[in-house]
Amino acid sequence: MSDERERSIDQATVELLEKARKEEISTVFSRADRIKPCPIGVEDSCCKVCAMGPCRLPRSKKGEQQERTGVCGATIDTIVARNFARKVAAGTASHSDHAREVVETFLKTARGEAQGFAIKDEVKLLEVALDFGIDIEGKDTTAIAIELGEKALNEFGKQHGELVYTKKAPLKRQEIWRKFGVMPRGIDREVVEIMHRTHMGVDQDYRHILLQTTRCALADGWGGSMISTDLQDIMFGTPVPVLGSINLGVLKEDQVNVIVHGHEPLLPELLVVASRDPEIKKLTEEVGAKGVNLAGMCCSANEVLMRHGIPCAGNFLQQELALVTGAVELMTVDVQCQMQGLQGVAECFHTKLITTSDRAMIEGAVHIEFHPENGLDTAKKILKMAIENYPKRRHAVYIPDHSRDIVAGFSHETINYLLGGLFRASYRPLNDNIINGRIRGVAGVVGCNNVRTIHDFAHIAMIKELIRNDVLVLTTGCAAMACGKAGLLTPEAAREYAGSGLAEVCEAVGIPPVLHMGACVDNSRILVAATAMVKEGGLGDDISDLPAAGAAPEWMSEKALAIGQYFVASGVFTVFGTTTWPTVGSENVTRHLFEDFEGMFKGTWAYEQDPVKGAQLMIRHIDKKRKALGIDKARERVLFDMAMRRAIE
Ligand code: BF8
Repeated sequence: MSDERERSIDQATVELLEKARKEEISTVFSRADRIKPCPIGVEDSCCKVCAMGPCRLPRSKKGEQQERTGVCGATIDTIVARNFARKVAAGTASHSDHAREVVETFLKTARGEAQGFAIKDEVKLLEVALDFGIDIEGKDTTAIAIELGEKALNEFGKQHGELVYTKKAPLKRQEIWRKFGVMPRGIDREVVEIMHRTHMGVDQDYRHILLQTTRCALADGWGGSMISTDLQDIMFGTPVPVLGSINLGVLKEDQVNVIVHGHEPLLPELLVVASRDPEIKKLTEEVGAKGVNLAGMCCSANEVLMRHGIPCAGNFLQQELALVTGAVELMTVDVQCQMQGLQGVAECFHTKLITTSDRAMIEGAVHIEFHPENGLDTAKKILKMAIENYPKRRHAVYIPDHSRDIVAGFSHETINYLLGGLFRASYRPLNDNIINGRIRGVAGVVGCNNVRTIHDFAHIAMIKELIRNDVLVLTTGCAAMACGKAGLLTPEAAREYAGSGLAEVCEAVGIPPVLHMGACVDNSRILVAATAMVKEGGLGDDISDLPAAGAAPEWMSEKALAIGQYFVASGVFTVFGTTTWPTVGSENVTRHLFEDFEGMFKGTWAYEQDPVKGAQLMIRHIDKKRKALGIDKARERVLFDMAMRRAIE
């Protein structure tokens, strides 16, 4: 293995990678050294949809002319578009199947059939019920919640019409979606239709395939993901700023360490409740531990951090390394981004790996299925297993001494309140500060880690460049955790890293220059925030008019592609990084996504491996939008007098 310091900018990761190497423990890093990416697969120039192939159609070297069609005659454009569409469908399916589980639990909660859950945010319940067109007059919380749950569930199987949440988008955006026929009808239908259209011999025009890809992605952002976020908020509370801590140093040598990993916050919420149970506390004392230390990993971490301040052990590439500490008694996993390699690492130690979803098992792991009907009992059972496992530690424990304080919990509602105050919650101050140039623009930097690039490096390089140039950053997922570890999620970071205009605003309001908005499904919060900025006025009449951009500099998952596609289709300039862009196998498909979409959807993809250059592309786009809005001169002014302020208003 190459020098660990070249694999990550995070010292805790480097130290545990060294430990893993010395102890010959296989991790994603060592496996990546062994397996090189397939050069044809990396550009998706391979068709596997029928048994006459696989047809491998790599790009010609040095411009040689060669026929690039599969045995059925499918062109390389069709093949690449199909592959891209299927990835977006898988990403949409993942967020949306998570959402389905949340809705079903929500309905059981409303009907009094779920153990340990409650409707915590009644204000949000009413707001969301109104979004769904529910007449709330004279109805009690239970009746409203049941009606909302049924209507939300209907969004998955709906065959016609338009998804309810698309009505929240700016009117101009809705018109664009209707004009190009990409308004999503039902969440499941859009995923199924991609699988049908990309079957052998169905849709064979790349532009047509990419339209359905767009409709499917919109069913994620303005459907599944948004439903997840909203119903989770109603059940578990809408996040408010909370102090937390991050990195592998949050594990405790003298406590029972339990890590919740995955994405659905259902069982993790109950583990939080169960960990405070007196019986659990007593059992913990009996084994000589000083308590149960619950910590999160990946998006489950973001969920429990945002709502309870539960410490966050790390992001995607740190999942196996958490077990390499030898300090983890038990790790629960549900769905998505949990590596099968975890079980091999767990077997090197005393760690128990528990799969909890009826949709995901891992060979060798213990399967304890979570069901809302007896969720709290299951949570207690799992914690008892962890406690019993504490005396079985059989290796010297090594916990890197690295963790940092962070502030997370910036929901759309919180931003509204923090900026506008309790009696005048509004985005007005944000818009004003963009108009007067203190804040140059807003960027959503989100997404994964990818072992093919230096862990966390691209996130931090890109985000530092953005905030240095007065761009306020909204972040989610593993990007948010990278920011936390690098010290960007505290109000003090504004003075240290932000440009003077952004720093001034952050210090006045008391917010970090990078706002942690949650898990990957919470990218829907960024859509809602962008829409609120449009509706506040002064920055155009569509998301595409905003001085804003998006990025996923270390993406790796299909969900990231679905997110990128719905951001682009919502009018956002979106930059991806890391390895080869997955449609480079076809010039036509790439041009369509990178250029033609700009004319159609007023948002477009861009690809840039260098994160600082990626940030500069975003800043250039933000400046272009400022110019179009006629606010490009404002940045030169330092102080605004009342007359100038009135002129803007
Ligand atoms: O949904 S950012 S590696 S953990 S896919 Fe996965 Fe990517 Fe992390 Fe969360 Ni999102």
